[in-house]
Amino acid sequence: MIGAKIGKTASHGLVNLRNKGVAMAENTPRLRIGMVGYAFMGAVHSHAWRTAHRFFDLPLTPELTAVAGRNLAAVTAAAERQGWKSVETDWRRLVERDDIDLIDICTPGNTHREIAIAALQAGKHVLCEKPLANTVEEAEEMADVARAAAANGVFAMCGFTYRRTPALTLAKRFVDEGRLGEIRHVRAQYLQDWLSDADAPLTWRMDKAKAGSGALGDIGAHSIDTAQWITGSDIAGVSAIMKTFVGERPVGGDLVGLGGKGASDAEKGPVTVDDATAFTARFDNGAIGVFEATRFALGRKNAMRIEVNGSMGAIAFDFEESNVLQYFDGSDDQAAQGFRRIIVTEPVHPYVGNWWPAGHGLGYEHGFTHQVVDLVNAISAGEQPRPSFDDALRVQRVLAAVEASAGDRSTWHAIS
Ligand code: SOE
Repeated sequence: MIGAKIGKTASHGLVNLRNKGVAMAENTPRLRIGMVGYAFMGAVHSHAWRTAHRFFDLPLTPELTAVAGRNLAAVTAAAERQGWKSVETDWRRLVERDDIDLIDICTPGNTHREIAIAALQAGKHVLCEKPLANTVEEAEEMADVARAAAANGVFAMCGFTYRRTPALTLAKRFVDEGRLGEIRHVRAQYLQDWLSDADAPLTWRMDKAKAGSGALGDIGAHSIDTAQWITGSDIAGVSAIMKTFVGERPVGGDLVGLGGKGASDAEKGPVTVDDATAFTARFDNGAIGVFEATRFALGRKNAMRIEVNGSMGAIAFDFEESNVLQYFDGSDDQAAQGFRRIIVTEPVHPYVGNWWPAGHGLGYEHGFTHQVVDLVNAISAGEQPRPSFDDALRVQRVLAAVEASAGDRSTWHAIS
């Protein structure tokens, strides 16, 4: 089967890479993974753990050792589909097992603190989905434990995967190279529409006790992390509004929790999170920001967008065109100035050289595969992987400030 695939791709020069990958997998030490949760995030993380060493030379080969979930039949089916060797019905067993080196947390936010701390204290590396936690207090505790663990060579990382979308990694490179000059504006939107149907069913993503917040934490957190990371500057203050458009929904959503159709005559339960959040921000470096996160932007499916304008240049990105980075160079001849549409699929672009020939494009799952690559390399080198829990704590503080601001109308000026 592998042979057939190698033959087919020979004209693109992937033969050597694949052969090397197979040889490396046999000779390198293993990094044995225990994953908690197996729905949307579990599926894409599994894909990344399975795939990374086949396209990148890794110093440790990930092994999909065990996956945990409470329902034995469901977790067994997921393990078979996603390629895991064994299952547990209690995540604590994963933490106890001495044949596991890293715990990958793909569960709702209300479980992150307990699992991550137990794993780090048991000497396991941790990859934790975002947002890091449901409250700043939980995130602080997690970051404290992660710092102590790092001193012993045990590392924790938070899954803000958009950092590993090649076009965004390239944008960060441009900012670091000084091409944008002094950063003045950040305009970040994360627009989805899977809740604009009032009959879309209630899931854990609409339950504050489980998810912490709604659009803000689930997708706005990505925008906040991306903005702070690209600009190299933290958000120092915010002014926010939050809105829940549909206050109750039919019960019975699935584990994935994204979309689907509910019955309008079904029993209903309350939505306890924001459907949409918007805020303005001031950055440490003097830039100002405008942010929007919504699941009600009808027509927008996964428009994770960011535009950054500096004194010398600008970048713009939209995940609905995820292989493209727009770049404006203020030093271009004025007559020929304009945003360039860079198709980020050249071998010189971040991560891309290990994939397909120029122009063939990467997708959502590749960010997760690159996350595994960077994490495995950092662990092997004994270096702190980024985003660290401290980086994620800085995002958590912004999430909390946005909620506090939205709840405080004292600076709101009503129009009479
Ligand atoms: C995971 O990184 C994630 O934020 C999901 O939790 C969102 O629901 C998805 O839409 C974007 O990716």
